[in-house]
Amino acid sequence: MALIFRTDAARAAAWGEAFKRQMPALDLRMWDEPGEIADIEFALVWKPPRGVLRTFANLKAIFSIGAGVDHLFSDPELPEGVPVVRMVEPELTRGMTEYIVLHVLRHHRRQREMEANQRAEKWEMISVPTAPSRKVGVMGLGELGGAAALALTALEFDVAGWSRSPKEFPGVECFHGDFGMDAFLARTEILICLLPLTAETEGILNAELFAKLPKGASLINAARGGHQVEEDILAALDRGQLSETTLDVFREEPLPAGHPCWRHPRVTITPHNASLTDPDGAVRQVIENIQRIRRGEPPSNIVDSKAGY
Ligand code: NDP
Ligand code: OXD
Repeated sequence: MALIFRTDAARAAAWGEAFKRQMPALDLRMWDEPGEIADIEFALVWKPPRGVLRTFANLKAIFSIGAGVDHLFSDPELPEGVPVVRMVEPELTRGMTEYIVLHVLRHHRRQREMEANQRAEKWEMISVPTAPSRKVGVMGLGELGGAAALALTALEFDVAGWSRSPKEFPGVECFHGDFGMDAFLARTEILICLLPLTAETEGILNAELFAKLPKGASLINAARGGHQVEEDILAALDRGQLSETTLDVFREEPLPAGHPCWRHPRVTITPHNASLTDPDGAVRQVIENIQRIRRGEPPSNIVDSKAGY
């Protein structure tokens, strides 16, 4: 039994060490040196090149290094019948909560304007509403969106969330489905996207959606670049329909030189690092799942391949 893994070169050593610490006997194969293919029963991957996973004929599970699995379902040759398992890991959730709280507070307290004033040596009193009177809305109330929504309620923001199926979270006004979307948007001043990228959510952050927000609302997208129509975001900013945006993800990553978002005064960019999987916690989850599969049990955090998340 072997596990093959593929991550970015900068983090490969940390993953290798986590496996050595936690399961020293594991036959760990690097992506570029797979050895005997027939031995490979598990794959732990981030953005594998299309068509390669299907060449591992004895695969029993595909583990995503990230919470998102769009990088797997975009492979038209993804092997059928092999369970896809997404990452649910406490540090990944904590990191995303920190990111959302940081950027909600920046928007809420108009921090970007104060930093611009500092650069211009301008002393201008900017007052901000209280947190309980600020309406924040989270699209996606899953592992990450749910935790972020609860952290925002702890700061006493007026929080709502939107999901596919009905949900209940203490202190969060919950909306769901197409039916609940317009009412959710109409009350949301700071909109956060933490949806998975699926056929249903592709391009959801577009002009039509922005028009349903109160004028001057702001946007934080820490999910996937495929959710956003970048020209519509820029047009909404220029019209004042959106007051500012924080984007961690883009349709093309790394964001190419010369892209208009780089220099837009009301766009804050982070390089798809809102939250990173912690190798130690992730390896623990992978090992537990390998053991479950060995006992004939289904792995935890298995993805519904029809829904795509
Ligand atoms: P989950 O699968 O736990 O949650 C997804 C949520 O989105 C659920 O509440 C689900 O509804 C909702 N949803 C899915 N489709 C729809 C739809 N069509 N309409 C309304 N709601 C929908 O995912 P996570 O919270 O773990 O992760 C969310 C995403 O965050 C990942 O897919 C990934 O793309 C991104 N991410 C980005 C990172 C970064 O660094 N930028 C880091 C980690 C993740 P329901 O509850 O009803 O199923
Ligand atoms: C993820 C990511 O999906 O880092 O976990 O984007």
